[in-house]
Parts: sequence; C-alpha cells; structure tokens
Amino acid sequence: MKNALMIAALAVSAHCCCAASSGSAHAADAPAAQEAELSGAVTFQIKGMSCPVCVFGVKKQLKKLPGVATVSVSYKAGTGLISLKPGVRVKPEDIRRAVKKAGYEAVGIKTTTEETPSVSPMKS
Ligand SMILES: [Cu+2]
Repeated sequence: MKNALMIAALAVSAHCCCAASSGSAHAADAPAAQEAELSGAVTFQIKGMSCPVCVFGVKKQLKKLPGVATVSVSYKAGTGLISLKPGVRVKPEDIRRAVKKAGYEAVGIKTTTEETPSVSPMKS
C-alpha cells in the first residue's frame, strides 16, 4: 500500500509541479505576530496545487506535524482539513510552514471546532 503511493508520487514528481519543493531556503525567518493556536479540526485553502498529485506532497508534510490525527486534502476544492488529537494545539504558522515545505501556500487557516472531539458525536 505504502509502496504504491510512494511509487506514484515518485513517478509523477518528475514532470509535475510537485517537484518544486526542494529548494526552499530559509526565506522567511521573521517571527510573525502571535497567532491564536488551533485545536480540534482545522481547515484551510491551499494555493498552488496544479495537479491531483500535489495532494500527496501536502499530505505528507501535514502528517509530520505533531499531534495531527488525520489529514485530508482536496485537489478539486483546493482545501485541506486536519484533525488534531484531543488537547493538541498547533499554530497557524506551523500549518503554513508544512504546506510551504511541500511547495504550496496555505491561507484562511481556521478551526471548525473548538476542542470538540469530532469522533464522538454523542455524549456518553
Ligand atoms: Cu502536482
């Protein structure tokens, strides 16, 4: 399973935008103004994805973020959705950086749920 994904990604990276990720030097080092930390489910738009395989690169980077439970990226919609493990908080900057590592830009980062466990719809 994993191998198939990797092969797909490798095969396509040669001729697609997804190879753009490599040469990102330390461009923006400026510590941005403090942003509110996010918890629960976080959504954002991803700019710059120009083929469905871009999704793999973005997901790969987002999954590296500590505390991320699930990652889903839609090429068609140009959106990303991550759910964080309970109690985990991430900064918008972290998400932006992860997406940037893949070669794209995350904008409009916001939580859809505030510390609400998305797994259990009903209280027990
Ligand atoms: Cu691509």
